[in-house]
Amino acid sequence: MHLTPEQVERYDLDGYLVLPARVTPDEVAALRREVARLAPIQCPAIKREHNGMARSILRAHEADGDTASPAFHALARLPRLLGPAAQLLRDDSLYIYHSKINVKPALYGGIYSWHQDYGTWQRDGTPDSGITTAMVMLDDAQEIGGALYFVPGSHRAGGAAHLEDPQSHALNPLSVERAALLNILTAREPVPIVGPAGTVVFFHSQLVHSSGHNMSPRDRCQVYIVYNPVANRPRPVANPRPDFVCSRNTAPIAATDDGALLALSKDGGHGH
Ligand SMILES: O=C(O)CCC(=O)C(=O)O
Repeated sequence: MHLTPEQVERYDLDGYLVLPARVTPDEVAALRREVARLAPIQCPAIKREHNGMARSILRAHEADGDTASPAFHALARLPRLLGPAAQLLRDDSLYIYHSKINVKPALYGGIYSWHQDYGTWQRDGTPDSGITTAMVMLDDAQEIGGALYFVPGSHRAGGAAHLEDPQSHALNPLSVERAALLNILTAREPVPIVGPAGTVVFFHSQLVHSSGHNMSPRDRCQVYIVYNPVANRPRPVANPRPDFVCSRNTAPIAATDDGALLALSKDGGHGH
């Protein structure tokens, strides 16, 4: 399940790579059951929409904590995800910067304004933008459902100026500054990232992206697992953000068996 040289080249050029059917329907079903179990938990690692519905569930990939989930722990370590991440980053020693399950509930899930993730991660003290995110679709992603939009190749222009966005209800409060954004969006047409559940999309930390309101009657749940080289872990800064968005666990992660998530799905997804 490793990437071909052409796929790596595509990622380097466009800043993202779409891998259909990387996660099976049974595995998707197990992960969705876990989202339903986690969503009602009241804790700082779950951010909510204005009506109280879960918007982002963080840190489900760890073995401890309020949101720990054996199924998401296994997902983040599957060779099908970890192998390509190591190839794209040209580094075998990776840890998880953070993970989030963005639920975007039917009719209610709100927007994420245009940004580069590294705009915030740089302020965390992270030296380099060589970080990749694996986004896993747990629902079919459609344009009307608040799909993610990417500006292909926008990562190659480097860091855009970001401003605090007081309207933002996102974990990441920064948005690309308006004049820079007009230039970026005029130069390159954004593309909607749509596809069936089970699709995995890798994207670069400097790719300009956003998503709109979910106007559909269906939830649009997507998981984001951020892989960072251990050597690129954040340096100390004043007022560091919480561990659930900027992990202090920078030990390299090891791949599980490729069947680990499926095995959990057979015993109900909760592990032992
Ligand atoms: O889930 C989405 O639609 C966008 C998420 C995103 O861009 C972020 O969390 O930085």
